[in-house]
Amino acid sequence: MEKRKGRTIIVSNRLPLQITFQENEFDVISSVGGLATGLKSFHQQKDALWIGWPGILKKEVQDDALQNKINEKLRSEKFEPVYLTAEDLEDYYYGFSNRVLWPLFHYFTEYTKFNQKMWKAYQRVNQLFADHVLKSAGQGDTVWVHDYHLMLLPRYLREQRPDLKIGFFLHIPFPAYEVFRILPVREKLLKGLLGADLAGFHTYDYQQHFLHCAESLTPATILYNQAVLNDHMTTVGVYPMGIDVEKFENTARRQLQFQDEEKSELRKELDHHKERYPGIKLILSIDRLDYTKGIAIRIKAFAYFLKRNPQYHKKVRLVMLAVPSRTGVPQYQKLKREVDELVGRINGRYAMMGWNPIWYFYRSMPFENLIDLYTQCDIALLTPLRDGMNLVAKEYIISRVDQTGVLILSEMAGAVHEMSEALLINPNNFEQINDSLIEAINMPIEEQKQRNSAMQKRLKKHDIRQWAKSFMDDLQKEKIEDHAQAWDHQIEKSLLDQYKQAKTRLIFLSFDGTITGTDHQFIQAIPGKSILDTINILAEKNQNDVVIISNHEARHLLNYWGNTAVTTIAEQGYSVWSRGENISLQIDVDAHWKNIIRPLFQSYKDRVPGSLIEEKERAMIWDYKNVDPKEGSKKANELSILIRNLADPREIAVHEGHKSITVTSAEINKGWAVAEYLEKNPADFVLIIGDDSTDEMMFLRAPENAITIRVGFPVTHAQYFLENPDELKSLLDQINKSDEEPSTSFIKRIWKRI
Ligand code: ADQ
Repeated sequence: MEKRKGRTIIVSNRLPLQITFQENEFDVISSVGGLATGLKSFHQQKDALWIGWPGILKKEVQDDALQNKINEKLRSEKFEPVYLTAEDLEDYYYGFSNRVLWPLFHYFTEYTKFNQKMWKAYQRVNQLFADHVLKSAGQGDTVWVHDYHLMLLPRYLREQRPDLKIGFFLHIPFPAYEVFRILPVREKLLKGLLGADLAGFHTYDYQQHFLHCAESLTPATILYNQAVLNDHMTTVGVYPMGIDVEKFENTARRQLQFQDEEKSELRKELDHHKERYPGIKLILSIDRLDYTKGIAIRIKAFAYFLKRNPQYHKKVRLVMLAVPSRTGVPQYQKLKREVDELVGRINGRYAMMGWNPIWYFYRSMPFENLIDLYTQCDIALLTPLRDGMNLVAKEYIISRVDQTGVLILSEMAGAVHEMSEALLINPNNFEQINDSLIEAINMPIEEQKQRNSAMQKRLKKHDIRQWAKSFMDDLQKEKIEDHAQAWDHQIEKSLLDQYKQAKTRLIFLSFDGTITGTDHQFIQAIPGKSILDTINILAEKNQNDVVIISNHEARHLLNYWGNTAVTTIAEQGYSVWSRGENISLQIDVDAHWKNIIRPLFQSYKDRVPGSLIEEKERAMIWDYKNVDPKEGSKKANELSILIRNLADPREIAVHEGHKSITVTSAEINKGWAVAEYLEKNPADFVLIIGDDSTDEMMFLRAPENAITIRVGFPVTHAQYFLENPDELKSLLDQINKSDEEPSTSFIKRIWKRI
């Protein structure tokens, strides 16, 4: 029977639409935000559904007839409304979501005000959302939950419906352990997210913070980017969100060609200002009026710049757009007063005839005006104190279709990882902002173009659609449902019997983690003397062929086994050494992908001093051994995301090794190496032991008679699992010992003869 392709259900706090009332009539206007664009292709699919709050309160739709009409209209557009009460809104939305999670996750611990009433509301509303999803979800459907308002939802869904594929994406930062652990309900939130099959974050740091918290604050077992809690595995991935490149680029191009009569009032005003002050530099800032965006600090830094540089008076102007946001939360009201007061004070102090330094808009603007600002302002100054991503930075760069313009960007924004050509600043460092403003004002056009074209190229590859697709593709991947059987005495006895009866025995052992113990930081693994002895004894027996298999280079493996009876398969099968001889496993593969990877590697080699490229017949390696470890692993993570997004996943495989990233043809992996080796060296007894996700391919391609074991991680395609490398060592010792004893079948044969 053909497997039913499930429907997609998107869940977010807010539906991407506005409902307005006029007398007894209502109107539904869709809001075309980035998220709605990214998810459009999934939402358009037959049967898809988007569940969320439509922005109106339950009491506004008390009238059944009106509610039915609204529901009908929304459902016809594949939206399912979740109506909230005024109390829900106060305690769940303004309360727990925006007075606890939002400030804490942005490191504003002093603004974090927890109380039980809000927490109860948060649980209640998450349950309400779960009820709506459960009502609509069919067997095997895919549910993608968005953001910090709904962190409990993945678990609520999993408890009721383990058959669903559940994804979760967090749009804000995930804070460091020291901050997250302040929360009284921290464990419940983590367990909530661990109900998902795939949890996504904007950056590597957030992913690592989450894994660290899950490991420290829940009983989950963590291995690399996977977490297992109560037999359920969550993959934790990095998906930097992009923008609707096409829309920003096309609108910018079109509007730049407008004749006077087509121009907006705002554009005319900007043009007029430029004519009046030839050479003036307009400095743009756009944000929701939120304390995390560093608006007040930006104004102060700009005042510092004006004070220090009177020569730039009348030559610059800060155009500041702040969009009203969460006006029901006291901190936002306070911030509004502070910003109003600061703008007034600075304008009061520095204004001259026809010029005031800050032009401040407190409102939302139509999209066309936003584009006018992006295309007309020479510099963008974005100074968030913390920001999950910051899409404004990306929108500014893409809207600069002639590639001029300078972006000054806070290093606290998630976007910096993809925008390192911007002038990066610490928002608390006024001196640095001052210097960057001067640098931006005087930057030669050629340099502006160089920087922006590099960023534009990257942003175009990773637009919002591609972001949504790569998350969904990963969520759709076949998940490992198998839970291996824990090792016990009975299994060991049976293994020893099979081993002893076999005339030829082949034992594959993966290297890092299996023999040496797991190291989350990928620090080069060094096997201890006693395990080396055990392996060598095993390999010296005539009937045995012991094969060490690894992502490492042959050089590293030959250090330990160069002069022994052990065979080594390095770099996933590229380099095979047996008793001092190099034998190769043959495969003809198309290496067309190298043309895509080579320039990418080259640009990272140029940008990350100390890094190297190694090109082999069927692999390309970017090596960062000689790079500062923190910087190196950050860049490696960035690069591996780029590779996965750029190249066709059916063509290539990316292996993150010890201070290196290896790209190979997709056919090449440890599973292929094992299969090839076995074909040339068949054996009666085959034992395959590994520990990490790259070893799963060995288990999948293992022959039927093989015994497969994964060390340290129970959710696996292997048949059995051992707790740790110590247990493996004792198993290998038992095998060695059993060789010294006659086998039970041998004894039986002797008895028969007697
Ligand atoms: P935000 O905090 O809202 O998003 P940001 O990523 O900058 O921050 O997105 C703002 C969006 O609003 C942009 O797309 C921008 O075009 C739009 N916008 C800004 N001013 C506007 C105006 N005056 N009128 C109309 N539209 C306006 C949260 C997180 C971010 C993360 C995003 C996406 O806080 O860190 O980047 O989600 O995940």
